[in-house]
Amino acid sequence: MPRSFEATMSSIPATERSNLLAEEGDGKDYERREPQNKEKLCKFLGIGLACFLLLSMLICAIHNEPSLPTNTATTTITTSGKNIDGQKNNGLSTASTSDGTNHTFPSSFLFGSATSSYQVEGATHEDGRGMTIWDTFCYEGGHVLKNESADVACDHYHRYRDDVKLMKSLNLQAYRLSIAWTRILPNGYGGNVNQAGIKFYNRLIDTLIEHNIEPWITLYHWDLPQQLEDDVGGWLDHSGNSVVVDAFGEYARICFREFGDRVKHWITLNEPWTVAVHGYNDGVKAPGRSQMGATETYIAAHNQLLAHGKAASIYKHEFAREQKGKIGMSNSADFRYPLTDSKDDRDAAERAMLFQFGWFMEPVIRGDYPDVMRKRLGDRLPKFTKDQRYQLLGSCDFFGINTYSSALASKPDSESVWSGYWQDMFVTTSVDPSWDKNFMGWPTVPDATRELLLWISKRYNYPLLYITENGTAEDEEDVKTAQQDEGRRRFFEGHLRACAAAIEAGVHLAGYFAWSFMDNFEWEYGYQRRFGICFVDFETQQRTPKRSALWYSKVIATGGQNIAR
Ligand code: GBH
Repeated sequence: MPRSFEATMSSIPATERSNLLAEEGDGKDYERREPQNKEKLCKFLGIGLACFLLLSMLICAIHNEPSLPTNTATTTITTSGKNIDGQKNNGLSTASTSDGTNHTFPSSFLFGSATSSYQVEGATHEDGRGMTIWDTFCYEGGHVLKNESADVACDHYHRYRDDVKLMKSLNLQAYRLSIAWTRILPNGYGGNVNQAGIKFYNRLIDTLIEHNIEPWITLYHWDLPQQLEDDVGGWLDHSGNSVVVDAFGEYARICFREFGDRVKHWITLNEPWTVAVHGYNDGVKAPGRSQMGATETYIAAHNQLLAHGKAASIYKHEFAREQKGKIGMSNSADFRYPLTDSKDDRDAAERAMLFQFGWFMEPVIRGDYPDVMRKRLGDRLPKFTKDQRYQLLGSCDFFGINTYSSALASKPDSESVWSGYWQDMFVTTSVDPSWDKNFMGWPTVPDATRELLLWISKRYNYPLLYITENGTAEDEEDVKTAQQDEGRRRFFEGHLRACAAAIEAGVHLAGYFAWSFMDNFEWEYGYQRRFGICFVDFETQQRTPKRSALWYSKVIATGGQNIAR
């Protein structure tokens, strides 16, 4: 990794520190493991001056309370938000993403595509699958456009073989799928494993491997077992007894045990931000709550983080050594440029980043929420116990980034009288009129992806990153329009160039997953928004690769050496 010596010396990432710690012991007893590490380090102290210096750093780091890397400023944001169209110099030494420069990717770079269980599988009442909060949310009516549900969706449950063949024909090297918790454990709890569910995912995983496509598995992509919602309020977990966290741990353990011989990349949660904010503050996604956003949002996030920590710790202590896989989490990250160069606006942009991405990153990197969240929320922000902090610290071998959009951030004129997540964040967003907007109404800003990757890398000391989702929706009701999806093709071209530029600037980005492999059930938008690189005719279930898919397959064929127009 092209990291300067000074940077290496100035701080050892907390993840590395705690990975070091996690190599020993059971992951709970931090105190007990410490001396063993010291011994281990001491053995090497004689080797030479360079090693001596580095190792002293490690020892210092181990002895310190977890703390943020030294670089905590938004140093990558060098201009006002106005100057970001990629044609002008934005103050970075990397090549512009839209200047036609032929960026390349390292040969090991992984190109894939992604979906999620509820969005594509269908067959919601088949083979013993239990109900989820998304089934309920759809059936209730009034939440999803046209009151659609994912009962059929892309019928991937029955068509997965053809889908995998299509992936192969598009040169995809990896497929990120999610497992439906209630196909494995119909009521969410352990003890009652549904063998039909195990068989389905075995067949899917085996088919992928036969086609030389790496399966990447997300354990939770929003389809929470309804029984857990009924019993303890789902992620709010009123039990006071970590019922949901324990159930998730048990479910994860079953997945590692059944599939871990072939699956080498696990993602515990998909976008806990979206679940917390859209599910408990804005009420637009299941379970559709919004009355108590000022507290419930943070509780739902907290319990998801604990569930992640639990599953990651189970993997690291019971499976990783033998199965030799990696585990991480996928988080939402939409870059915020400061509207102006004023300190207020720069602080607002940073606050927005920390209230979205830092909220879930910092517990893993340093064992606690961002300071600015603690400052603004006080006691409304849940606290981690010491054990929970150490379970979370270093729990990610890699970080999944889901990125779609961007905005300009500024400081609002006054504090709101209302309370909730957005008021807590205290940021006004706006858009640059030169930006493109997609069919969701989201600005699509390729250069923001490079800025995002640099911001994360500088702030958190160059962790291993994968873009686990990036994509766009176009207005394409029929297959003919979809086959000419120049907008989406241009989106991928711009974003891939931005990724390559970020790598050139030192970002440790190892792979990219286009969202989504095919048009699917787009949550509260039902089938009315299409994110696929393959068009799906929902009447006939016919799949047709769009222009963007064919273009992407060519990029992959050249190993990313040629991002042609
Ligand atoms: C992802 O979520 C999901 O993982 C996936 O299932 C879904 O199909 C896909 O994206 C497309 O929607 O400007 O502050 O309002 C979307 C996550 C997070 C993207 C918030 C847009 C805008 C944040 N979204 N983001 S804000």
